[in-house]
Amino acid sequence: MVIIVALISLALIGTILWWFFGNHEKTTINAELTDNVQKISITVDGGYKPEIVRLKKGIPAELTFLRKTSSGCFDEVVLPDFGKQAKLPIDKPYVIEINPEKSGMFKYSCGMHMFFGQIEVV
Ligand SMILES: [Cu+2]
Repeated sequence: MVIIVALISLALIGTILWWFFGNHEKTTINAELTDNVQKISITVDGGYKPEIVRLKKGIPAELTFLRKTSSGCFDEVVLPDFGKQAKLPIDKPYVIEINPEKSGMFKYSCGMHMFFGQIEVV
C-alpha cells in the first residue's frame, strides 16, 4: 500500500515538473506574403494560436487577431516591442499593423501579462 502511494506521488510530481519545466512543442507558422505585405491570422482562445508567428524583417505585417473567447483576460492585446496595444472584439477579426524592423523573438501578451504569444522576425 505504502509503495503504491509512493509511486502515485512520484508520477504526479513527474507530471507537474514536466508541465512546468518540460520543453513543450510550440507551433510556428510563417506569414504569407501578398502585395508586399505579410499577413497572418492568430486565433485567441485560451491562448494565442499559433504560439509563434514568423515574419520577415523589413516588410510591413498585418496580424489579424480573431478572438473566440469572452474571457475578459483577452479583452486587450499588448505588443510592447512594436508599440501596439488594442482592444479585441469577440468573433470579429481585428487587424494590427506592425513593422518588423529588427530580427529576434518578441513576446506579446494579454493586457494582464498572463498569456503570451511570440513573434519571430527573421
Ligand atoms: Cu490576462
